[in-house]
Amino acid sequence: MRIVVLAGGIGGARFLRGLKRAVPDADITVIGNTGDDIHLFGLKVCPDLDTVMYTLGGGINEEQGWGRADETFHLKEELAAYGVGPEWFGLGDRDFATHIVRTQMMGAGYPLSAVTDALCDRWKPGVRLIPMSDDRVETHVAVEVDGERKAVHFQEYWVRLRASVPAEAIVPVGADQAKPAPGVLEAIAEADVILFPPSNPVVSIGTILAVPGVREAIADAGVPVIGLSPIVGDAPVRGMADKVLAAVGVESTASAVAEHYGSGLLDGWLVDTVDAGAVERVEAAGIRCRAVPLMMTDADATAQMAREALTLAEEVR
Ligand code: GDP
Ligand code: FO1
Ligand code: CA
Repeated sequence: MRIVVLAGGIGGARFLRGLKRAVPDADITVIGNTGDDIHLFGLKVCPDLDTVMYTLGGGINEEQGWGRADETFHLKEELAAYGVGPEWFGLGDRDFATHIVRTQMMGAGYPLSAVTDALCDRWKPGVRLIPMSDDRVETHVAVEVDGERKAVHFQEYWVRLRASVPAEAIVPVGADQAKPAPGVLEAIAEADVILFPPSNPVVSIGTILAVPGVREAIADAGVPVIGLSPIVGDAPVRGMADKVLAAVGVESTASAVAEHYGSGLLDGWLVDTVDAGAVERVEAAGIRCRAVPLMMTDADATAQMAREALTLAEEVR
C-alpha cells in the first residue's frame, strides 16, 4: 500500500511513528512542511523536516518533541558570549551539525530535497521524506505590538513571543512562486490513500497546500483523503493552532477544521471521542466522520489511530 502523509513537526512525526507500527510493510511518502524554515547564524534550519527525521530515526528529544536527545548547548553559549544572537532560539550542539551539513550541501548547489535524502541516509526514518518544495518559503505572522502592525517570522511569533499577541494574518511568503519538489506530485498521483495527520491545519498542512499544484493534485488523485483532528475538546493538544486558526477566521473545533479543509479535499475525518458531538456537523458538510480516541499517549494508541484512519479510507473508497 502506498500512503502519502502531509506532515508538520511533532504532531506529524508522532503520528508517522504509529502509522509505521500499524502497517510495517507500507510504502510511506511524507511531504514535509518547510514554511517553518529559518536562516540563523548563516545556517539553514528546517525544524519540521528535522523533527520527522529525528523522531522516526531515533534521535529526537522525546520529552520536548523537537531537537536532539542528549543535547548540549556549548556553541550557543559561545555565540552569546560574542553577543551573537538570537538567544531565543535553542540550537543545540548535536543539532547544529545537521544545519551545517545542510547549508554546506546547499552552498555546493544541491537542492533541499537532495540534501534531505542525504541526511536521511544517516537517520533511516523508514519513510521517504520529501520537502514540499525546493524553493524558499517562509511563514510570516502579522501581529500588532504596542499599536504597531508588523510581520515577524513564524519562529519569532511562536518561540520568542510564545504566541502571546493575536495573529492577524498568516503569510506563507514565497509559496505562490514555489514549485513542488521533485517527487511530490508523482507520489500524490500514485498514492492509494492520502493522510492528514493531526498536524497544524494552518502553518503545517495549510502551508504545504499553498504550494501551487499540491491541493489540486490531492483533489484529483481519486483516492481517499483522510484527516485526523489536531483539535481535541475545542483546543489544540499542544502548540498555537488556536491562534493561527483565529487568524484565518476558523474556530478551534474539530468540526470547523474539517469544514476549513472542505469536502472538495477531505473524504473522511476522525475526531476524538470527547468531540463525538461534532460527527453530525462534519457529515452534514459531506465528509465521512468517526469519533475515536485521538490522544497519541503511546505507540499502541497512536498505531490504533492510524488503523482507524485506514479503516475509514476503506469505507469511503
Ligand atoms: P509542529 O510543527 O511541531 O507544531 O507539529 P504539527 O504541525 O505536525 O502538529 C501540531 C499539532 O499536533 C497541534 O495542533 C496539536 O494540537 C496536535 N497534536 C499534538 N499531539 C496530539 C495528540 O496526541 N493528539 C491529537 N489529536 N493532536 C495532537
Ligand atoms: N521550539 C521552541 O519552543 N523553542 C526553541 O528554542 C526551539 C528550537 C528549535 C531548534 C531546532 C528545531 O528543529 C526546532 C526547534 N523548536 C523550538 C521547535 C520548532 O520551532 C517548533 O516546534 C515548530 O516549528 C512549531 O511548529
Ligand atoms: Ca512546525
